[in-house]
Amino acid sequence: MDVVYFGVLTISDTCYKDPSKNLSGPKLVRLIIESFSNAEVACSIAPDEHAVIQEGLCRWIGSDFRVIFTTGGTGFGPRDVTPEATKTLVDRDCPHLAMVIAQASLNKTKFAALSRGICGIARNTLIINLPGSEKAVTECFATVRDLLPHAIHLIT
Ligand code: MTE
Ligand code: CU1
Repeated sequence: MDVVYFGVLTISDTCYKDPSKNLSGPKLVRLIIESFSNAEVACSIAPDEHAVIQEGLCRWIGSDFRVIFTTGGTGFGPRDVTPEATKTLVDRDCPHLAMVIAQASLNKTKFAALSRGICGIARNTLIINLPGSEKAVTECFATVRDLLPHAIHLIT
């Protein structure tokens, strides 16, 4: 089986200053590895800065990375700019993927309405914005997990 490369980018000023606070990134890494035996996962932390987020994503786009999960920075705070930074790099929007995540999340909590995360394809890399909590990434990953193999097949 061919290796599939995943990127996990934690986007948070707090975690950037103190990586020990980064719970959702390592959680996503574990979920990916448990779910896909052929997965290789790289991870990184960016502060809530538009240009730094773009740089973090660009390192993986157009290389062997098929899927990038971001976690954090999707909310209504003044420094929450993950969706905007993602949008500038996306060639093709995947609104229904974001819709499925929102739908499943709303079944868990109405506070899911406060996430503005988007999904889209940049070259041959799928980018999926997830919220920043460990609980949210667990719920959202469970929702998209079964869709990923076919999505990756189509993108490749
Ligand atoms: N989605 C799921 N599935 N589960 C959650 O607990 N929390 C929400 C929302 N989406 C949540 C969720 C909350 S409380 C916020 S503020 C937004 O995600 C934005 O989170 P972020 O700013 O960390 O990205
Ligand atoms: Cu919140």
